Amino acid sequence: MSRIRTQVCIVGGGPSGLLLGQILHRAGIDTRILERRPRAHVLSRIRAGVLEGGTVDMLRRAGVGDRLAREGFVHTGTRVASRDRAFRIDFAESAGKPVTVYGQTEVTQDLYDARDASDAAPVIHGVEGVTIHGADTDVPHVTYDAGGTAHRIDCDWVVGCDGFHGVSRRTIPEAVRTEVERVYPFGWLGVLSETPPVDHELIYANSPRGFALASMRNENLSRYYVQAPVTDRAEDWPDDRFWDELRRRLPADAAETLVTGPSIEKSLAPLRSFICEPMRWGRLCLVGDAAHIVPPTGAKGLNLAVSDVHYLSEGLIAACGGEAEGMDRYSDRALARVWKAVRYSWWFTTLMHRYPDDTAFHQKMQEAEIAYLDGSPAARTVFAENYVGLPF
Ligand code: FAS
Ligand code: PHB
Repeated sequence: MSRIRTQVCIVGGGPSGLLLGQILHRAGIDTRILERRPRAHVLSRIRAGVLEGGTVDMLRRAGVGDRLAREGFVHTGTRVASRDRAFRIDFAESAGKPVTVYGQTEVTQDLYDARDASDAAPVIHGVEGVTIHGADTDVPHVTYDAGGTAHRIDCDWVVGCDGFHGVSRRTIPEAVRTEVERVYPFGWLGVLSETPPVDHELIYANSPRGFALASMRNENLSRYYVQAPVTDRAEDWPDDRFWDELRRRLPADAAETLVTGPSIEKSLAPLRSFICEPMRWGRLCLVGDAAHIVPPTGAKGLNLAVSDVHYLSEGLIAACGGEAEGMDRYSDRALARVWKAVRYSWWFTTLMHRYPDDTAFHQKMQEAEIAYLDGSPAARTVFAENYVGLPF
């Protein structure tokens, strides 16, 4: 068995693990990042598209903001549509700051490039059987197999950045964990197409046929979603069926100008709200999807992972400098912001989707709330300040 020592062992080489590794390395802290998938697989996942200002600032401060500044699209508003109205919410007017459209794939690529260019230890891909030992002691260690060889990493801290299905959350004893979950009775079917976006900003549509979202990655790469039954599979939706359904759900002006084309990626994601408390147990901390999942309606998933990294990196830098109390506050600080984003994502999802057990009353409540959002500057401020991201 090979055996090495590091200060912080990070499980998961997605955006949160890479960003944490980048920030800690720049602070002079030694890390190892363990990733079970090949890099190409990690980068092939099409996920988030909207970055809050706080996320953009974090990436810039971490030294990975150059391409984002060049290629990211600053959006100062979004459109919201329902059966009988469509209107724009101006983020600058209602919340004083914009968001940036820049795909999670690009963020992850930039973080991999930064680690490659640094003298930090390369991400270790293809790991299997990652097991976290002694998290409730002062001398934790992690074991794993790679290339047919057993490995052990002794460390001061272990950080679980390994997503919803990872090993780290399950390492915390059930008696210690409190998990809260809401599974939604629908999913999102997402399509990526090399076509010009239907509008220069995003369109969130609540139609009698179900939710639809028109988003983008650049001027010739569009990202669209339609609400679909969780029992559906991507292969149940040939391109023609998808485009026809999207047209029926978008507001008329967008439906008329929609440019369709072959899908280059198509996937169906289930929607859930999930939170694990606490986000720390001894020397093990959870970050991002390892600790919480939100429905993508509010574009919060990736952004919450970044604010977790903000709080945790502050604590780890202090702890590695001899001030351990900074770590004592991590879980409470992170969860305070997580719960507000969980609330917003649940509220926006409930407002914009059709439920199988929908009643006439619920649909009237949706229409009334969307009308209120259209007509009230105060309502638009509440929407916008959550969408652009609450302060860290
Ligand atoms: P990730 O899941 O991205 O990364 C975890 C990494 O850990 C993965 O690379 C995995 O391979 C690795 N791993 C897992 N188990 C391991 C083990 N035992 N050992 C080693 N490595 C292990 N958010 C939005 O804001 N907008 C969206 O539109 C959106 N769409 C999404 C669509 C889908 C299908 C999914 C699943 C999520 C979506 N999200 C979206 C949320 C998503 O962007 C997450 O919030 C984001 O990926 C969180 O990043 P991480 O916490 O790094 O987790
Ligand atoms: C995306 O572009 O993938 C996207 C944008 C906004 C959302 C969800 C997904 O709310």
